Amino acid sequence: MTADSPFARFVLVACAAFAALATQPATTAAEPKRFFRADASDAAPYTLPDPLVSQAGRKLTTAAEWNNTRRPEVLELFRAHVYGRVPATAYRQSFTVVHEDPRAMNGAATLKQMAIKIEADGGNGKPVTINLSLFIPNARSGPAPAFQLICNRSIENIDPTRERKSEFWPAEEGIARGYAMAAFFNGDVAPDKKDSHHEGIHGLLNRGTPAPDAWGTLAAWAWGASRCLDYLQTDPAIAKDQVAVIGHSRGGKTALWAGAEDPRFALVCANDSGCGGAALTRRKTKEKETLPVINRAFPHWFNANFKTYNGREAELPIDQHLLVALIAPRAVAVHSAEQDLWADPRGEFLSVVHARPVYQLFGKHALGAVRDMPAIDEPRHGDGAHYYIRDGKHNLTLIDWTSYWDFADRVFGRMSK
Ligand code: GTR
Repeated sequence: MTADSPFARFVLVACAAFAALATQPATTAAEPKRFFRADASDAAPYTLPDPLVSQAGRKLTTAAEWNNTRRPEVLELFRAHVYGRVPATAYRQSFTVVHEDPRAMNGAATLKQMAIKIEADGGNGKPVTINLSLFIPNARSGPAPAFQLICNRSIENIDPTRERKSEFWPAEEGIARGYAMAAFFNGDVAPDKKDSHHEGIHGLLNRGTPAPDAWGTLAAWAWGASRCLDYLQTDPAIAKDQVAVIGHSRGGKTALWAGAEDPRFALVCANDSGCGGAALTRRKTKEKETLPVINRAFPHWFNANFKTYNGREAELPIDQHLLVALIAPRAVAVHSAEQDLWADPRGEFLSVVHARPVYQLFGKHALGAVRDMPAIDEPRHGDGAHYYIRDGKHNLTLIDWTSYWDFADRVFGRMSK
């Protein structure tokens, strides 16, 4: 066969036609939306504490009443019954630049590796050093907004050398979006293990036998997140009032509690945070982690009082929608994963929904009045609150981060940038 034979011409024409077809825009109908499957558990009745009724039964109607009376009461209830109280022991902290590289990430960012050293006043106990890695975008016109990750996975995930990269902390992508990217390893603050109240920050600041309301490990990590924020507040390259705290799973529970305890966090991102995080405790499903199960597996995460509610969840004076409400009127973002039934996606969504009355006191609509979850992979950017259920498994992925950055762009007024 020669190139100009009739057969060869037919083959060429056929190939060209096929190529033309292949480059046509697809004309097939759009994929139908997928929704998280309804589950029967919603039929099981549970009654949530009313965010707008105080313990004494008084109805509140204004933001000032929330701020001055009900919010302090709810915060206290979470300290007393769930996460525990930070000891009053005085401490000193210092910030040291361990390493600085103004041309990190091929010149896109400045890297600062900070050592945040905590010592008890009087010099008692072993000091604790929290290592904070911080990349700041070099292309910026003023102080940069920041995302601070509570890393509950191995430190390879937050490698400041960037030899190892992980979607768990996509620092390059964050920098490209204009966000400073900070991260610390939770184990620097306190080890993730049972009976560890003599170690880490517990060992340094606890005095005597821990009381039933003494801080658990989640509260210690949240406290550590605030110490990192102390540093960020001093760095002129960071926009003080635009720092988001983000965590996944046990780190997501921690991020919520950090945002509740520390109003300097402007945005809280709780990824697949589940039981003891965004998921409603009173809501029960066959698949989800329950209070007795988490208390048995991770007794060190919460205070001792929390264990007394095993099997009597309805008697808790709070539920997790009130944890979300403690963040109001600041912004909150909750993510779930479709296959992560252990974390109870619907329970995570409903916490945000039921925090709405508090957002409304501040003139914010949160997710709106809708109780239907958005479709899978369709983020709902509300007014002060955001929810997203991603296709796939329990994880913090670049897709999650992208959705958090999209919401943060709205919250921080960066939409036109
Ligand atoms: C699970 C635990 C969850 C969640 C998760 C994680 O084993 O039951 O509450 O926190 O660990 O942190 O990855």
